[in-house]
Amino acid sequence: MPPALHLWGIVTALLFSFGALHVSRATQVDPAILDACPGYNATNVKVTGPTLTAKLVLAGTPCNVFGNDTKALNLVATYETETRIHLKITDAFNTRYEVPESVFPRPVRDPTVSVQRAEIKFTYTVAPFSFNISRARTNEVLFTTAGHSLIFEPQYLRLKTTLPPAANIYGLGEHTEPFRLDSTNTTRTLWSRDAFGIPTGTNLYSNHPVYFEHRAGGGTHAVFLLSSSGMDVKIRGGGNSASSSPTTLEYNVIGGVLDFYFLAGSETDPAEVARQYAQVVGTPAEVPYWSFGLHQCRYGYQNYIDVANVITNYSAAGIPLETMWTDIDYMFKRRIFTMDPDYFPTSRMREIINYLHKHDQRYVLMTDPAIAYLPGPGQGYGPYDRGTQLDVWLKASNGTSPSLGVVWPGVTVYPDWFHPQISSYWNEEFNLFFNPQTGFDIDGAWIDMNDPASFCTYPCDDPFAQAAAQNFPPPRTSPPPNPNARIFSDSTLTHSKRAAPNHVGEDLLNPPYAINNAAGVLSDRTAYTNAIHANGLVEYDTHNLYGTMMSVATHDAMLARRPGLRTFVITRSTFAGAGRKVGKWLGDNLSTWEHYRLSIAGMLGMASVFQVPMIGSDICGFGLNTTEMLCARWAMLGAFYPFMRNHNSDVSISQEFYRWPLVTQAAKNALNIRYRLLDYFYTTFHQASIDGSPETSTFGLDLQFFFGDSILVSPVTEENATSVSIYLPKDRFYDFATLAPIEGEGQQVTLSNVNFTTIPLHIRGGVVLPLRVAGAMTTTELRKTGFQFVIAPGLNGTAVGGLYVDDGERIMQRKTTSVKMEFAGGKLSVSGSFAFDVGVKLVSVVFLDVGCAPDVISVDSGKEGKMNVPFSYDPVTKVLWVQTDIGLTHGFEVAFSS
Ligand code: MIG
Repeated sequence: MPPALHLWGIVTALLFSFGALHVSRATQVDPAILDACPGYNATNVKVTGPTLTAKLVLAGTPCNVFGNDTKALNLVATYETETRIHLKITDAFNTRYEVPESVFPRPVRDPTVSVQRAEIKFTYTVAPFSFNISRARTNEVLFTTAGHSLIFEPQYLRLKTTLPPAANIYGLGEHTEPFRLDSTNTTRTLWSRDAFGIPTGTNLYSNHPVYFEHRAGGGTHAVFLLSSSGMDVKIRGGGNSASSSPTTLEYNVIGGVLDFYFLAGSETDPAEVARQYAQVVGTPAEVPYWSFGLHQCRYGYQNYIDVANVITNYSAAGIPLETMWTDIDYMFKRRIFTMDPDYFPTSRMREIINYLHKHDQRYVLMTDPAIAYLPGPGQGYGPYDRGTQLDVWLKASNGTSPSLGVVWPGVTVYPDWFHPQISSYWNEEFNLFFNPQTGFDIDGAWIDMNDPASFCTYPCDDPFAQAAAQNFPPPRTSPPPNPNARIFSDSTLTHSKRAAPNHVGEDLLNPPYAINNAAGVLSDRTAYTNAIHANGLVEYDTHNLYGTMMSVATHDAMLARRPGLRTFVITRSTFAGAGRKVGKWLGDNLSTWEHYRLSIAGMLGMASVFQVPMIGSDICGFGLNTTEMLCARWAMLGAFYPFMRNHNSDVSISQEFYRWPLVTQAAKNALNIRYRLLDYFYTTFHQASIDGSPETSTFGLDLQFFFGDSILVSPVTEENATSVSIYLPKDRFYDFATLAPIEGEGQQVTLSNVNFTTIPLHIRGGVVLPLRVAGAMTTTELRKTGFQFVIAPGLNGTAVGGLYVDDGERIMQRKTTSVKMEFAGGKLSVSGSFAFDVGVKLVSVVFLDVGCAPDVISVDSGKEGKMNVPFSYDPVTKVLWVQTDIGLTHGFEVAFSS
C-alpha cells in the first residue's frame, strides 16, 4: 500500500473513532479505514476434543465505522468431520439472528472425528486474533484472515481473506457472471431481487453464499458462510497472472453472525468438494422421470384456446411435448387460486388437463406468493379470507397490521412462512384449487415472485395509490374467447425455537452499510425489511429465505395432494439447501446470444456448485424477440439443461419450437438425443440425490460442459456461425454422431460445418452409455423402448458405466434395478441387481474403436448358457454392432473373439 494512502487510512480511522458516523454508501469508505480497525485478541482459549472455544475481546480503540464495535465475541471452531471445520463467531453477550434450524437443518457431525486425521487444519494467532485454514498434507493455506482486522458491529460484519494471485473462484450466486469469477474486481451482492433482464454485475433472485476455489496445485476446497443477511462479497486482485499481487476476498455482511463451514474438498477430484457441500446443505431431491421431458410455457397465452392449440401444434409438428404450462394469465384479476371464468373457464381447463393426462402429458400452473388484499364483507375471495382468519400474513413493523405490497392483483399481503399455521393454510389452498375431482389436477407447481417481489417502489407509504397509478391488475387486452370452441381438433400451425434477536437501536430500513443492491434501498420493490414474522424474526434477517420457505411449503402441499410421489416444483428464488426440495429456473433472461451463452455458467453454478441440479434457463429467451437461428441453437443447448423449458414474455413474438422449420428440426434432433440419453442422465441424477455428485461439470470453461459425467456438450456460441472452437482435454473422445474415435490433445479444436440443426457432442472415453434405441413422443412411451449399450473405451482400453431404473415416480422405491457395465479385454460384463422390471430388453450393444472384425460374438448369461449372436462391423468407423435381445433381468457377458 502506498504510504500516503496508509497514513490517510490511520487519520480517518481516528476521526471515525470519535463516534458512530453514518456513512450512507459503503463505497465511500476507504478500505484502509476498515483495515485500520483494531480487531480482536483471543483470550480464554480452550480445546476440548475437536472443539476450540475462545473469547475475542476488542483489541484497541473502537473504529465504530458503521455502528459501535461489539466489545466481546465468542469463537467456536469445531472439526465436524475429517474434511469439515465449522467456525462460528457470535456476540458474547447479545443474542443475534442466526438462520433458523427449521429452515436450514445443521449438518450431522461425526462423533468419532479425529483431528489428527483431518484433511484441513485450523490454526490461529492470539493478538490480534486471526486464523488460517490450511490443507493438512501440504500445509497450503486455503483461507487466512491474517493482516485483515475482523470487524463486528451490530449492522456490519467484516471478515477478509488473502488468496493466491488470480484466484479461481466459483459460486457466490445467483449471478450472470462468468462461471470463474473475475478475481480482479468482482462484487457479489446477495440480496434477492426481482431482476428482469438478469443484468451482469447485479444481485439476482437467489442467494448461495458459498464458493469453491480451485488451486493451481490441483486441489479444490469450499467456503460456505451460513448467512441469510444482505451482504457484499468483494473480490479484488492485482491481475490475472500467477505473478500478480494476491487476491483478497472480503465479506461485508449487514447482520447475523459469522457462521462458516470450511470444506477440504480433495487434491485430485474436483467433484469431491460438491459431495462435501451436499453433506452440509443436503442432497438434491429426486424428481419424477417425466420432468426431464420437454416443457412449454409462455407468459401471454390469452385464453384456453391458445393453450389447447399449442398442445395440438406440438403433436402435429412431431415434437415431443411432455408438459404444458400456464402463467398468471389464467387467473381472475391475477388473483392466485382463481381461474378466469371468461378466458379460462373451469370446465374447459379441466378438459385440457384430462386430455393431457390421457396422452401421458402433464400440466403445470403458476402460483405467486402474494395474496390480493380484499378485506371487508362481500369480496368473497376465500384465499384472503381464510388466511386472515388464521392470521398468517407477514406483519408490518407495528406487529399487528399486515405488511402490504403491490403485486399482480393490486395491493397484496404476503404469507408468513414462519407462521405456525402456514402449512395447513397453504396445503388447504392447494388442495382446494388443485383438487383432481373439482379443480385443476396439476402435475407440478411453478412458483414465482418469491424474492419476494413487489411493484411498490420505496417508500411504499401508499400502496393503494401506487397500485392505482401502475394499473394493477392490468386489464385484459383481448376479448373473451368463444366458451364452446372446439379444441384438440385442428392445428393452427403458424419455524424457529430461538428467541427473536434484539434489533433495538438498529436501522432496519436503511442500515449504515448499504450493500450494493441494484434495486437501491433494501425494501425497494420487496417486502419491507422491518416487517415482522410470527416468531418475531424480521424481514431484514430473513428476506433471503422467503423463496426457499415458499418452496418447501409448496413441495409439502404438492406431496399432500399425491402422497408418496415425488414432487416437481420450480421456483425463482432459492437459498442454500433449496435443492433438497425443489428445482429452479434462472429467471427473466433476454433473447440474446449473450444470454444464450451465459445460461451455461448459470446452470453450472446451480448444478455443480449450489446443489440445485434441476435447473434451466428460459429457452429461446424470455424478454425481447428471439430469432429463428437463436431459437434453433437454443433448442439444442436447452436439450442439455437438466430442466428443459421454452418460456417467453407476454410482449415477445411467439417462439414455440414449431414456429419455424429450422427450429422444429433442431428441436426434434436434440430431443431425440436427449430422450435416448434420458436413462443415463436419470442414473446420474439418482447418484446426485444420494451423495451430491455433480451431474454437470466443466474445466473452468463456461461455453462447454458435461451433461452427466460422460457427454461433452459444445454448442456453437456465435450468431451466424457454423463452426466452434472447442477444448478437448488430453483424453480419448468419440463423436456422438459418427461414433468415430478422436484423440483430445489438451488443446482447442475447431469444428466446422456445424449446421443450424446440429449440436456437437462427444462421448468421453472410458464409459459404457446406456441409451434407449430411439426417442419417443412422451417419456411414458420412451420407457417402453429398448436399451442399447454403447461401449466407448478409454485410452487404456476399458470402460465402465451404470444404469439405474425405478418406476420414476415414487419417493420410496421397493424394487429398483441397478446395473453395472464393465468392459475390458473384448468382454462386456453386466452385473447388478435387477429387481425392478424395466419391461424392455437390451436390444443391442455397440462397441467403439474395435481394431478388426471379430470371428464370433457370444452372449453368456450363466443360466441359459452361451450362444453366438449376429453382428456387423464397419472397418472405417471401427464400430462393431451386436444384436443382443437380452432381458435386463440378470447378469450376463458379451464377448468377442478374433
Ligand atoms: O413480473 O408471471 O420470472 O417467468 O412469466 C413478471 C409473469 C412476473 C416473472 C417471471 C416470468 C413470468 C412473469 N413473472
